Amino acid sequence: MDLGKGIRSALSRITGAKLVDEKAVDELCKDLQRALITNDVNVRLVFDLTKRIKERALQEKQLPGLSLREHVVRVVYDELERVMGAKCFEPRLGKQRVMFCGLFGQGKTTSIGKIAKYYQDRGLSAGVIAGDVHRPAAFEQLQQLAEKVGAKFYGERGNKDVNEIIVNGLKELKADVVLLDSAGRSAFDGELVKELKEAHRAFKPDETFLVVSADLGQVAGKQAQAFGEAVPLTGVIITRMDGSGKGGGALSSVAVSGARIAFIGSGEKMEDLEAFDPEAFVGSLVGYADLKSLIDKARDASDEEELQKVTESGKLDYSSFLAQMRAMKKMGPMKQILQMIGVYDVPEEVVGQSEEKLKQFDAAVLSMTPEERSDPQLMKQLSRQQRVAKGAGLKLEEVKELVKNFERTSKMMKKFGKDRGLMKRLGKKFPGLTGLK
Ligand SMILES: Nc1nc2c(ncn2[C@@H]2O[C@H](COP(=O)(O)OP(=O)(O)O)[C@@H](O)[C@H]2O)c(=O)[nH]1
Ligand SMILES: [Mg+2]
Repeated sequence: MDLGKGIRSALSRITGAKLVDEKAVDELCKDLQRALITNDVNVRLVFDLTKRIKERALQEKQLPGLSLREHVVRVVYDELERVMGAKCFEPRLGKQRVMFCGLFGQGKTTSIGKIAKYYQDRGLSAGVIAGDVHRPAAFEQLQQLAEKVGAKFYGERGNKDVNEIIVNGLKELKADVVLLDSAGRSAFDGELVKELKEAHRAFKPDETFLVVSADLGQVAGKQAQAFGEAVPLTGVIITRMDGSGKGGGALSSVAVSGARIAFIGSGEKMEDLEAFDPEAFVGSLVGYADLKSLIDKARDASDEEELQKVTESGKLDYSSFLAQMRAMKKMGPMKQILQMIGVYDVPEEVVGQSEEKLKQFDAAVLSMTPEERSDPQLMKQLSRQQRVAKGAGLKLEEVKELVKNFERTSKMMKKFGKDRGLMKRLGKKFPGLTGLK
């Protein structure tokens, strides 16, 4: 079974569950283990992963804005991202030399064609050097691919001296991005190491990519280590992510080896390549197309949590005031709601914060020292107001107004805090707001 399918099917265990109890999480973890181990992910890694998922899913507080399912999905997502490589690769769009290495048949030459296209599509010119002098067909293959994607090509048929080819190629090729194909082997050996080192010295690459096929599973990580000791690798390209049943093993083992995953190949066509983005990748695995909105929701929810703390304690400082304003903005026309439950004396500034005001307030709070944020009394001092105004790029009047709003709201919150009846009514309307049922 394909890894994503396995993970999504495991997650379906908790779809619709009213309660994410230990049993449901256990089942989810068992299914996850099966899916990951089948995909050749290291068994110890899998057990560590599911142990953490179990702990976090059950013990971590569910954020009020998230459903139970979303809470668990988020935990699973976080932990998968950790093992699949949390580092994002952002290809530098500038002049550079890129060297490719790897064993036979891993997809080296194909990836060079893809990456030449990748940079050309982004406005840079690309040129390739045929440095695989051992395989007679390698010259033609690279030449054809270069032609296909419109990249320049340099090669010397019959010449076995790679260093000479590299030196000549660098002179000949006028291109922003120069890509070097190197000779592979059927197995990693000393001779290959020697050749790679020489080619690396002659070419002086900015990036050195190892190309491995997803079919290798966990062995990919071992190769990353071995090649990394021969030449300083800057990234690993994992090919054949389409149709391989071991992609999870390849990705996680490379990530664990400490190497960075740079690109992923997922087909034979020249456009079947993408820069590795763990967030998008793991997002597609867990089946949350819009994972970002889920994460944002969690962030919003923590704003609401802040607000909840404030309403419960009746204590307010500048950090929680900011969270409060943000949360209230999201809940819509607060004034109407409060009036419905019999609260009429809400200051206009609290309920009708404009985007502009919020931005000002944000800037002002950022310019405060931690002491000022947690001890609002300090902000009554004119000298501090002046300093904050300067730091935040605001007028002194604007900062004064913000401080005044804060003081009024603070008084109001104290009243709210004492009025348990009101808190109950509010709690019924917004269970996430007051924490009362
Ligand atoms: N399905 C699939 N096939 C690939 C991918 N990358 C390379 N290939 C195929 O793998 C085979 C070997 O690729 P090649 O570039 O010649 O490998 P090299 O020996 O490392 O240079 C070729 O048939 C390619 O078409 C990929 O991402 N997906
Ligand atoms: Mg090749």
